[in-house]
Amino acid sequence: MEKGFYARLEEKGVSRRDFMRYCTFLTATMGLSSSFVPKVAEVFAAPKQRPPVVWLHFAECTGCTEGILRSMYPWIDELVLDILSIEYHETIMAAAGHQAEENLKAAVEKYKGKFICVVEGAIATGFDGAYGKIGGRTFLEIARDVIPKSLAVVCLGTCSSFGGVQAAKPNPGGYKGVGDALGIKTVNIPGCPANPVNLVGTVVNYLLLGKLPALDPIGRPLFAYGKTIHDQCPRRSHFENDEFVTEFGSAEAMMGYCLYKLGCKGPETYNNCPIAKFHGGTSWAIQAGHPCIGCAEPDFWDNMSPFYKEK
Ligand code: FSX
Ligand code: SF4
Ligand code: F3S
Repeated sequence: MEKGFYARLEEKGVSRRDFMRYCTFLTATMGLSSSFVPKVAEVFAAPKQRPPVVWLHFAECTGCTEGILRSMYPWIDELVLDILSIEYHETIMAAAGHQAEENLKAAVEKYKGKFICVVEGAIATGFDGAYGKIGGRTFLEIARDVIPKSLAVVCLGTCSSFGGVQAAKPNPGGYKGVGDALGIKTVNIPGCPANPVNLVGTVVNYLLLGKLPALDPIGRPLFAYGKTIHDQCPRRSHFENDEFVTEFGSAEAMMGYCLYKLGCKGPETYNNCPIAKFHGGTSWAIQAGHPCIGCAEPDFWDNMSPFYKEK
């Protein structure tokens, strides 16, 4: 393994042990046995290939990108940037205006058929896409131009996966997820925001095993979205024992009882939050005492609301 890699991590105050701990966590999240940990570490420490990536933003809040860049591991962004060759990303690139447009065009031409297209945000399809434009082109035009030239499309977040908040009723702009808007199959990593570890896991799976991970019928990697929140929830025994919280701040809330009666949608929601958690494994919604609102499911704004009422 390259010495420079660990030296660079150390400069950031990250020990080899911290790094290996992250690789162990990532390997387990990906559903691989612990014998893969050294191989996963090697993907970062001695990258054999750095696939070019064009990262598009349509209608969304950029929370998914922020989730990666502001991750609790301050060095994860660097790991991701080390294993991917990011050719275009509106949030982190220095270019602006016409220069940015030129960069996108140049990257797509140069890496035609070879780049991974990561997409955040939904696409307006009504009125010829008039509800969403960048640099005079509609999201729809940009997507139709760029996406067919990519090797694979990875939708990061519920917005690009399934439409998200833009597609909530009455949806006058006709917003849709990328797959529906273009009539194509995409890898979907939903969540509002998506958990960064699920994107990293998908990319590492590709670099390590040479293929994208196995997907469920709506394009979600099974390693992350194969089980419901409810089936992995540490409060599950309270659910089985009829021990429920009925008021925030109550004695039952303090005892960590089940949040079902406060509207928890964990039983209908597929995601790995109880295992992967957020902010470097610190906590997640239910651990913090908040019911799951089903943020990784298609049309959750319509189908899962009212969020604080038992269905
Ligand atoms: Fe959507 Fe992501 Fe929610 Fe925001 O890219 S899933 S609004 S956290 O930023 O797309
Ligand atoms: Fe299920 Fe939600 Fe209760 Fe957890 S808190 S056991 S996910 S209903
Ligand atoms: Fe979203 Fe529910 Fe996880 S709201 S973040 S899927 S606990």
